[in-house]
Amino acid sequence: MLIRFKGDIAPSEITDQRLYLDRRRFLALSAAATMFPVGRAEAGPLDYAKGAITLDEKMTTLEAVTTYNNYYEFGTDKEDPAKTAPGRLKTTPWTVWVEGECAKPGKVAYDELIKPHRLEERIYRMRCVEAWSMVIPWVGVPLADVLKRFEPNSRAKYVEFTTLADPEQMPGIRSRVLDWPYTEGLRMDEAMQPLTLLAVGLYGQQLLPQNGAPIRLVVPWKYGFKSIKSIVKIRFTETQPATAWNKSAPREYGFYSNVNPAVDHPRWSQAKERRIGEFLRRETLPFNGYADQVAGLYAGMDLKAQF
Ligand SMILES: Nc1nc2c(c(=O)[nH]1)N[C@H]1C(S)=C(S)[C@@H](COP(=O)(O)O)O[C@H]1N2
Ligand SMILES: [Mo]
Repeated sequence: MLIRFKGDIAPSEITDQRLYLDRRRFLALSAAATMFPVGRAEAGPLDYAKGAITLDEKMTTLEAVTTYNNYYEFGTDKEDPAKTAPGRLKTTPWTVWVEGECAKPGKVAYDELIKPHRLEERIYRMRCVEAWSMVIPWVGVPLADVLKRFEPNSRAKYVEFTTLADPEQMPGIRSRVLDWPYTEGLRMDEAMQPLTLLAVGLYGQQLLPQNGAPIRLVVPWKYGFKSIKSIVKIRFTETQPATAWNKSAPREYGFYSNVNPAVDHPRWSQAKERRIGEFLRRETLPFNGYADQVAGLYAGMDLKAQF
């Protein structure tokens, strides 16, 4: 005899299919909202176009992307930024100072910097130096398009980026783990490489504070720490800029920091990585899988010496 329990009836049989899917989406969103209530209130939807750069890999969940973070200005544990940054990091108004070797330096408001551009979604692999990785649908503008407007001159060989360093907003900078402000740098050709993105959002929403709101860099073929968050200064330089991680541990973190399975970190292997949400580790790809596009930038360089 077949006894049909209430639970055997799929909701889709009794509810219209579309309503059912909307309800599931709504439940998933409200589950995420209870996990970071303040942060969600700060994020707003973005107007963007689907980009041509996608990936045939499963995306990391919104929950993991917004709760498993590195942002030392808000603490050194992965859970710290999601707990500490929302409600503390004030992202409006936001001003970026553009300086150095260019014809049009100046102080630029967020809207002035971003609004002239068409926002685009790009799904990128991200690989942290600690051997974990994610796949994230970023929303942003190619960095090259933004930089060109300031007309870098022929002496501009590098670009230096600086994060806000305000002890009032960022409790983590009371600790001396890094020499604040956090800075990073790219060679000019790396900055102009079309994959390099100035991100303002992810999953179609404005960046949450823990992900580096309101503007951060995304350089998908380099270890995660090159992707500097909450940028307040961009400087064109003739000489290679110092970087926060290189200053704190020069033997462990070089200027280039390209994802390279053949060059181990002095304390661990870089051959494999754990994709967040997966159990088995996977092989790390040279240049994080972007070799076709970027390997040429390093032709003739000894990448073991210039790691
Ligand atoms: N200002 C600043 N930017 C930063 C960091 C940081 O501590 N401070 N951490 C970096 C590291 S180590 C990684 S892996 C990525 C993580 O970005 P996500 O938290 O958005 O995934 O941000 C990078 N940008
Ligand atoms: Mo990282």
